[in-house]
Amino acid sequence: MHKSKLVAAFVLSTALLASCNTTTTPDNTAPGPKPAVDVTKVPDTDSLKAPMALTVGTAVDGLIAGQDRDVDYYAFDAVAGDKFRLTVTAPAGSTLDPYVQVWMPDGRTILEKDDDSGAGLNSDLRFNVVTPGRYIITVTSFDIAREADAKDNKATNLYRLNLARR
Ligand SMILES: [Ca+2]
Ligand SMILES: [Ca+2]
Repeated sequence: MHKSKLVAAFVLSTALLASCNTTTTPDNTAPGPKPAVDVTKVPDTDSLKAPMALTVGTAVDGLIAGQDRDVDYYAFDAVAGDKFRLTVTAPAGSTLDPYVQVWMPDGRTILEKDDDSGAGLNSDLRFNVVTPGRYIITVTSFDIAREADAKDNKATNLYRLNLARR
């Protein structure tokens, strides 16, 4: 392709990306090995300032990769009396050992956390809401959660998160 056409194509694709800029826009700019899964279909949510809003009962796929110590952030609103089950499951072929935490609306207190109460290494926890407000869920790998200098950056670190009522 001629260079000017290449630039034009890049500008166009950038404009297209900007025009559909939502919280689910994947960040595929991170360097790393070629992924075993199509990461362009996995939305990333790496910022506490812009957590992905969860719909209760609708599972989302995520990836712990793209940086040495990736943490994904999700948010949901809850009212007193809500009862939830939260699972973070590594699908077949995934290299992730998931680790999940649920943060209170104060942003500092951990309500619940789980490493492997589910099948295998998967996270599975139940919690009841007393304090209404906006809760944050963080997902990372067990290695990253356990050690301050541990790295876990594999393109195959796929997971599926599901927040459901019970
Ligand atoms: Ca991620
Ligand atoms: Ca785990």
